[in-house]
Amino acid sequence: MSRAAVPASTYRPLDVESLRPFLAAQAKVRELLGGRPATWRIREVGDGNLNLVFIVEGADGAVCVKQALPYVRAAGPSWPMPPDRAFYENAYYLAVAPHVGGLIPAIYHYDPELYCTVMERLAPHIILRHGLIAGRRYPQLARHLGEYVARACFFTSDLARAFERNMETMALFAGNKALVRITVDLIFADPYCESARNRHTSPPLDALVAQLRADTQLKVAAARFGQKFLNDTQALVHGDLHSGSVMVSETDSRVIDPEFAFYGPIGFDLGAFFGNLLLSWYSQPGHATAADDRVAYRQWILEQAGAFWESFRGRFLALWAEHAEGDAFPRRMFGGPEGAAALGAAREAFMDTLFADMLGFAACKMIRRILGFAHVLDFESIADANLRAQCETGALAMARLLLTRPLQFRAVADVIAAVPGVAVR
Ligand code: SR1
Ligand code: MG
Repeated sequence: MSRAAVPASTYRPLDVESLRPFLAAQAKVRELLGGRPATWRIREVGDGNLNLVFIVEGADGAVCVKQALPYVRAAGPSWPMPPDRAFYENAYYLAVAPHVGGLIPAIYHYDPELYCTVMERLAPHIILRHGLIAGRRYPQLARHLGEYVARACFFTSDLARAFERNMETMALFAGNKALVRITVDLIFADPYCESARNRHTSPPLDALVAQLRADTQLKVAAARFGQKFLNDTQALVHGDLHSGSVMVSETDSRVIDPEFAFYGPIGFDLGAFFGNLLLSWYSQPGHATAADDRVAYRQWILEQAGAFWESFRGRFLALWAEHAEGDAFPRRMFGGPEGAAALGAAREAFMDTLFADMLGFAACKMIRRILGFAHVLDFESIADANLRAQCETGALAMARLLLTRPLQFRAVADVIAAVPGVAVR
């Protein structure tokens, strides 16, 4: 897939009325929706930071339409952002679809002029973050997500494929510079400095935020992960795999919103998901009620963090054993029992580096959601600022520990054991 140059003048943001003829002109979508276009029910439901999202319901079916705006939606036109992120989102879906089976939505149509994707409307799914705030359990979630990251990353890595093929994919996604810029600034720099884009729960967190911004040990550790983010081109990563990028039902999980996709460290996707589970854990006192103290639910969340890592680890190692067709660790170098033993040990050592990366990136993700531009509903929906600050203080303390004392966390059980002791209540 190569990148088509599109004259900017053909682009226009869609609205409820212009979407109707646009969809009616696509035979497949028209048939899927059924009935007369005039009867389709269309509503804009986007609540993310960047894009327009519409749900369209017809007599026979429904679709979801996502269009990239030429600016950051959460900030308005004063923060321009090229809409070609929709191109990279579509390219990511195409690249991983052969490997991840039903763990992404079906894509029906991509329009390169409108930077707009028509996809499966997932129902009765909801955004995972909303489910976690509501205290819902998803028995398959950890297994699905571990499997997802393992498959998407393994099959786009040099362990699975010839480097020539990966370099082509890498070259394509190297164009996604505007979105990598967002991550570089909003995750790895702004939270540690004064920036007009930052905000935090003020005044309760003022002193702590000042302390963290003066903490050179913390800043060096975070900067190392920022460097790793740019340098470790291990696989095609989703690039924004937080709990708002996953839709869930009781039995199904789907990964959405891969517009930040690029070649980067596998631990970045692992850490995004793991870190957002920890954020959810820390936010739970803010969602407790007299009827639902969330104590057992918190334990369930920690168990899911462990199960996610174990699922990823087991699946990645199994894929490596079965599909080692790439140029990294060529199979032919490791014949015989001695070779097999050495390869086995090297694989274990690689998993240990991914584990350490997951924790470091998780910590960076946690800090940015409390000190930076883009916050998370887990905390934002806690109306009492003092209670919110207490929850956020615990999360910040844990993130700091993960970044500055990494050797305390050799196994996921170490994290699970530490979290309850690093909380304000
Ligand atoms: C300006 S975009 C802010 C954040 O929203 C996305 O979900 C990414 O996490 C990004 O950093
Ligand atoms: Mg998103």
